[in-house]
Amino acid sequence: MKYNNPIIKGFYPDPSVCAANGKFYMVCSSFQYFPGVPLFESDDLVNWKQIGYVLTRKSQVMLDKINSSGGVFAPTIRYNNGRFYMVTTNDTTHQNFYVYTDDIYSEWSEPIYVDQGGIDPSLFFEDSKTYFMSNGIDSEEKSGVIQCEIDITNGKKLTDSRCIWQGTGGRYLESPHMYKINDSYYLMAAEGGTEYGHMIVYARADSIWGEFKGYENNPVLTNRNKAPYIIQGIGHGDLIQDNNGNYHILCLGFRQIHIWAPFHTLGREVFMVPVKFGDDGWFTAGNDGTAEESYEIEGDFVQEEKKFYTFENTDWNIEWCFMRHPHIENYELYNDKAVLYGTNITLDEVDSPTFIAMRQRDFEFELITRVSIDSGEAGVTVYSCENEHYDVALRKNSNGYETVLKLNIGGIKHEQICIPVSGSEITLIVRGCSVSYNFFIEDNGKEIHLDGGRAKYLSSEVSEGFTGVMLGLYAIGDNMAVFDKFSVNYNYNI
Ligand code: 6LW
Repeated sequence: MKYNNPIIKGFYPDPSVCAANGKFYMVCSSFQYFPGVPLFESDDLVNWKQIGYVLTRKSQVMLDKINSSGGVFAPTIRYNNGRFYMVTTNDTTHQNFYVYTDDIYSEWSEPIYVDQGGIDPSLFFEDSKTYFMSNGIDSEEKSGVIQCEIDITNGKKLTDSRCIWQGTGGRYLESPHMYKINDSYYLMAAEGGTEYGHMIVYARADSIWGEFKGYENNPVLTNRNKAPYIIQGIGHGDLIQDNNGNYHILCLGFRQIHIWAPFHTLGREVFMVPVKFGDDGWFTAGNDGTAEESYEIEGDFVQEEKKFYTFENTDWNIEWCFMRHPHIENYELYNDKAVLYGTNITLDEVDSPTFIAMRQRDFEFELITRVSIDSGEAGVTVYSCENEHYDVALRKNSNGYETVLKLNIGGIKHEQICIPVSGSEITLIVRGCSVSYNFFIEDNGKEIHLDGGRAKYLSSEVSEGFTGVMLGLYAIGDNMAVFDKFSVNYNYNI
């Protein structure tokens, strides 16, 4: 059957995947957002359903006032002896840790820390041993993929950390994952940085400690020389065998906007690329080592995509998330409405304002919500980070109510337009496309265009982040805001 890339749209970077009990499970990085590490389930590797998050408790991860794009970096998920493990880095505290669960639909354990530095930790289980690898520097100051053996019951190191591979010479060797296939050890990693030069490389050895010999045609997968081409940044992936015995790499990539001076707003998304093993045991990926928009693969499935999101058809614990650790007493979340209580924390701060959001999943969309307030301000934010976000909101002033459109770019905070409205309730509309967001209100049955903001200023290239645009509802001030209608429609065409 045929599938289209990306297989998961929107800001879901650094995918890692494992198989267990006839299904597949995937995790992604989440940075400053909470709960941390979105968790997905699939029957066929193409259709993924989010089933929750891994880091659901404050005690599992420190996110207080952490910088945007700090916090939870790339996770790895593995299954061994009936137990799931998720290992990741809190890049703000510089700690590598793992959590585990025996029931994927339930809570995960408290963190177990491992005293090995670097980012992008991964686990490999063999016989009764557990190997822990990350990118980093070993005790002899050698940098590359660093490995040690650990006691999986307590995270204690059983060996020194040793550099087992230094890659092919590309910058930022990261995301190491180990596999054993037909008695060979394969070490797959990324190089080039998570940007336009990103690539996947691998090496092979007869022993888990090496010596690892690089594949002679590395990088095995990259779109760095593909132009003009929408899919860029292909890298950081995990290798997985499907139910028909075929291998695939699930990796990150992004959809660039424009051919010259390109940028991307939706963050890094999940792509899948078929892998073929040769008789000599070396593998190739994609079409001559590049990732394409669609592939025909073995399997009986139909690729489905949810294009319409409402309060009623989403789960607050699954599709939505908060910024850093939320002040949970400020949220009353129902099946058909959200009641938000504002505080004096604004969207311009490195903190946790009253904010609940979902990822922007595609370029063209229409968001409609209805909000009422008693005081302060509440509305919708198209949010990249505290410096770059566009907000459309209802605000109380001394005479009554007004609608305001705020464009925040590079720390410049600008009120683009502010107009009086008839009452304490308003319908806010955002229409997005790849190059702009336009903001409207509907007041007394009449639609008014407020103005627009360019998408480029919310892109990773401008905002400098690892995250993608979020569509959020927020409240500021000592107020109660009731959102009683909400939809995001990706079938919308500008
Ligand atoms: C991640 C690293 C990377 O830990 O970006 O894509 C970092 N590569 O592997 C943050 O996502």
